[in-house]
Amino acid sequence: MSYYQAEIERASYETMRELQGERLVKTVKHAYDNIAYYREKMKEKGVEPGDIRSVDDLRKLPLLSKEYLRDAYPYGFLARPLSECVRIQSTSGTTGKRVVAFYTQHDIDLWDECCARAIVAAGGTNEDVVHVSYGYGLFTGGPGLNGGSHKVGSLTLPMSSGNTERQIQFMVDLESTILCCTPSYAAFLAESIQSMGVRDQIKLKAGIFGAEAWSEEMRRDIEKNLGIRAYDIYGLTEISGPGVSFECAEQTGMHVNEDHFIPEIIDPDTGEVLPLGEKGELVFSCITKEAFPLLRYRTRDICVLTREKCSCGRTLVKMFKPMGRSDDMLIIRGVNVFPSQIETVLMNAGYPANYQIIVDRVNYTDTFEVQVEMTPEMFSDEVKELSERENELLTSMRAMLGISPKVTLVNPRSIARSEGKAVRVIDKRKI
Ligand code: DLL
Repeated sequence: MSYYQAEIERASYETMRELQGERLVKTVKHAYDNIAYYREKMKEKGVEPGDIRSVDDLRKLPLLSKEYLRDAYPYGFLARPLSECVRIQSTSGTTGKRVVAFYTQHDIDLWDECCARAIVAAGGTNEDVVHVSYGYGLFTGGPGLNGGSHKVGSLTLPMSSGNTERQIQFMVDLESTILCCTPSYAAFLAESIQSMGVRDQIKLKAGIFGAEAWSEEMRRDIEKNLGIRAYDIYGLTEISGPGVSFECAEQTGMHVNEDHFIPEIIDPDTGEVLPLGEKGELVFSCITKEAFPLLRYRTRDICVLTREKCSCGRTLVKMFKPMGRSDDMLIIRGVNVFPSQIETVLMNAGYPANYQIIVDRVNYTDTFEVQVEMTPEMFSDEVKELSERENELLTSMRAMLGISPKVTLVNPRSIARSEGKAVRVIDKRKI
């Protein structure tokens, strides 16, 4: 069994708690001194940095939700001078609602180490060729796995996403052994490899797939079609990116890098901390970050934590695959989409808010359609006119969301009205 940082990945519970406590105390002071939100909210709760002495005191701190981060855009949660920051990354998919995360070189190094742990847990060494097909740019997937692969010393192919034929050509020519991308892209690559007739020239042995929900069935299919072992990886931009947690050979949940991020599970309605093993919203506190040290950040991911002994020898607490979200955010082809953004586009273009978002998954790829009701005045039998209108909406939606839905204009009053809350989203994906 190999580990990237064996001592920490296999530390006893007591050693880990102590380390977390020390780091938490320091980070709370750092956040209090540099981020107005924590100063104000802690004062409101009557808590001072000195009251936080160990992990047991964590729950005295205020919870932080994404709305505050958005309101504080761009610098409100920055805890180090810009002159010390070397990078930003940003959440996917939104224009009006982006969150920008800042990193010092120290923050990047720690993040890369987290990704290196994931690569080693998937069997990676400096003999491997790591093929990174996550997007590069503001999205954290590409940069994160790229950095991890460098730390491991593997040959890193910074492919980014898209251009599938070229991906497969490189995979064959450079004998890629570890593939990093979203599970839906892995499934698509598998299909394309099949249709290009090069399956027997592929040398892949493992895949590290995350950024969106995927099922055990999908894992088995990808494993069979690519002849690999497929590992899950989880993370979010606000906390660093991929590598907040990662799967090991046991493939029964993801080990949280809890020497950097302390996880808690709360009741999403009351904010109350729930005992280990109960299902609720996942919350993270960063305890080693300099530039963007978020404490008690609500991920909105619904999840369960477990400390059951793992056969891989790691003692890091495990989280099961996220089981959904406690807000209305959809993740479509890896991009975060809020129904409110679609509504904004429609309102700006003079449409009534009668629309429906239909999401499905066909051959492991998300399909995304927005049906929009016309007003009786707009209603027209001219096919050309309709398709022009659809194209206009498509352009605005693409600009707003960062991905393109299929836009269909439908007849006035044809979308079923609901007696209670409007049903805006029909998500047919079985994940
Ligand atoms: O998706 C970071 C990432 C990149 C993770 C590459 C893994 C691999 P965001 O774009 O900020 O960051 O989206 C974060 O994606 O709150 C979850 O809802 C979802 N998510 C991420 N990983 C998984 C996963 C990146 N393995 C949001 N399973 C998170 C299910 C996931 N959902």
